[in-house]
Parts: sequence; structure tokens; C-alpha cells
Amino acid sequence: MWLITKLGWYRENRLSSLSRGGSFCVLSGTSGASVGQGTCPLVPEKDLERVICLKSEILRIREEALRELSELDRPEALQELKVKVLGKKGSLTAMLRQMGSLSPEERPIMGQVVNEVRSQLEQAWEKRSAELERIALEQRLATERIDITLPGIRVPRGHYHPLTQVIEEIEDIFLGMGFQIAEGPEIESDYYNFEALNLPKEHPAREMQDSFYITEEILLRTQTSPVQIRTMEKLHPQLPVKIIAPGKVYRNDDDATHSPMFHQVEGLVVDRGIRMSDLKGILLNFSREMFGESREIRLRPSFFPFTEPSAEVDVSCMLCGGSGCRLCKGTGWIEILGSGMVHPKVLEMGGYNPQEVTGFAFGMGVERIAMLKFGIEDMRLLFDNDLRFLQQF
Ligand code: 2U9
Repeated sequence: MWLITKLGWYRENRLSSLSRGGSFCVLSGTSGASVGQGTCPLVPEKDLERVICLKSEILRIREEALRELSELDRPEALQELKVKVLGKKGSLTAMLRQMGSLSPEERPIMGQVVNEVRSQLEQAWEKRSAELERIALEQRLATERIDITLPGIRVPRGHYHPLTQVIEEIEDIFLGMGFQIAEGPEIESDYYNFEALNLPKEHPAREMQDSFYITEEILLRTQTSPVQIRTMEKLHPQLPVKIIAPGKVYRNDDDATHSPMFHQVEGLVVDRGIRMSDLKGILLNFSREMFGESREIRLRPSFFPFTEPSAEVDVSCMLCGGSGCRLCKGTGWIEILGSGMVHPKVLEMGGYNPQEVTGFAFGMGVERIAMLKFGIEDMRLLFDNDLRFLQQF
């Protein structure tokens, strides 16, 4: 510092003609070092002059950089200026290169000057950078003012898919009658899907081309009945079993009334003394809640391997009330589900003694119920996901 002060004194008193801000250093020598736009002498007898000249040039670089810095108005220009002065090819870095021409005594003094100026400039950069950021933020705050009193953009309100609506309605009706909801896997074993339900090996549903097999033993379930078998296995010997099993099922069918994936709701009640009249009462109540208070039902004898006796259930036509129309094909009745008393072998497979308990079961296709309820003629519309269609429900 002493020498710097001394050099300062020297500069002030002996080199008062040197401009602080502009280019200078026209001190000449036979082999002068070029600095900025001037030249500092390299001859040994001019050592002091060279030091003064270099120092003045460093100070000039500093003054010029500070002035340019204060005039900058873009944050990107800050970086450009930094490269110009402090970068590898920058003016201050060039000064460091001049140090080689100095004597060992002069070098540390000049090094200190350069480093001091470098750190002053770096601090000035930080300050200016923060200032520019603050100015930019203030400008943004002034121009991007938000009017929180403006009305918002309304988000259109969606609703459940018609199939989900129908599944939930069916669930609500059966929950209201004391049923519980049971669920199970969609990928099933041959045992739970067929064997435990008393489907003989030669049953058409067990044909490879009618169901989606993954291996010979594993397939996508063709009905939700495996859920009831699994529930009985888990619950027995507890009574009663009173469940519905809603869910997706898979069959190799695809036309206006069949889809390879569709939804079923099956029901199962097992207890002592369960009779066909219990089945009829539950299904009459369901039909009236689903399709209207004035509905009647009728049971027609049928056959299913898992129920004996079995019955198809028809509901009086919801369009014409039973007088006959296009929907019921003039009969006044529409088939809505299949049902029956649980086959004794199936009760046994579930762990119950058919000598002690009886049960009824039923099964319905949700798509069919939805088509009847909403008057949809082609099942494929339910899976196209066309909003123009879905928004009607
Ligand atoms: C167990 C015992 C019995 C479920 C039943 C039907 C009759 C039936 C069809 C309706 C339309 C299937 O989706 S559909 O094609 N279902 O006709 N389902 S009885 O019987 C069972 C289920 C599980 C343990």
C-alpha cells in the first residue's frame, strides 16, 4: 500500500498531465510494451515510469469500466462488459500479462493493484446487477399489474360416464337393501372362473375362442361370479352372505349389442331358509327403484350351470308400460337379468353345507341396463368417448 500510495503521489505530482479516463501512455521507449492505446517503456532505466504508466492504465481501465457499468441498462450487457474487461482476452487480464516485463520488486506491487481493481470491479458488477434486477422487477410490477376483481375463466363442469352413473345407482339400491359390495381380480384362474361355478369342461364358454386366455389356466374373467366364490371361501361358516359384485368382464364378442369388455353386477344371498320368493322380492324392488314404481317383473324358467332352478327376469316395458311397442317388440316385457337358486355344488365349493343353507344369485349386464334406462340403441356408443354423446346423460 505504501508504494501504491507513493505511486499515487507520484502520479498526482509528476504525471498530472495523464488523463484518468481516456487513453494515454504515450511514454515511448525503444522496445515499449503496448498497453491499451499507449506504450509503456521497457528499458531498465525507466522502471519507475513503466510502473506508473501501467498503474495509470489499470486505473483508466477501472474508470472506463465503472462508467460503462453505470450506463448499462440491459442485464445481458453486464456479462458482455465483464468479458471485455475481466475475460481471458479482457483489458485488465492483458495488464496481468504485462507483469512479465516488470522487475521482481515491481511485480507484486502491480499484481496487488490489478487484483484490487479486479475485486473493486467485481463488487461494482454485483451491485449493478442487483440494481438492474430491481429495476426490471419494478418495471414488471408496474406493467403486469393483476386485476383480481376481473371475473375468472369458468372451468366446464364434467359428470360421470353414464355407465358409472348406472353402476352407482345399482350399488345404492342394493346397499339400501342391506347388501355389501365385494370386488376381486379381473385376471382369474380357470378354477374360480369355471370349475367352482359348476361349468363342465365341455361348456362353450370354456372354449379357447370364446374367452381371453392368458395361459391354459389363466384368463380374463368372463363374469364376476369368481368374486362370490372367493367371498364365500373367506366368510364361511358366517351367515348371511349378502353381496353384490360389480366390475368389468371380458368375452370374445363385438357387435351392436356386445362389447369385448363390459360391466356386470352380480348378486348372491346365502342363509338358512332362503327361498325363490326372496329372490323375486329383491328383484321386484330393484326393478321398481331402477325403472319406476309401476314396474312389474316376471320370471321365466331358464338354465345356468351355477343355479338350479334358474330363471330369466323380465320387467314390464318402461317405454309403453306393458301395452307393446318397438322397444319391447310388442311383448310388453323386456329381459333385464338372469337368476336362480345357487346350485348345491356351488355352495359346497364356497365352503357351505347345502343341507343347512340355501341361496339365490342373479346377474345383469350394466350396459344393457344403461341402454334401456337412457334409450341407447348401439352399445358401442358407450365406449367411443364422444363428448357430444356423453354430454346428453
Ligand atoms: C355364484 C353362484 C351363482 C350369477 C348369475 C346369471 C344368472 C346371468 C347374465 C346376465 C347378463 C350374465 O352379463 S350377462 O350376460 N347372468 O344370467 N348370473 S345367475 O350366478 C351365480 C354367481 C355366483 C357363486
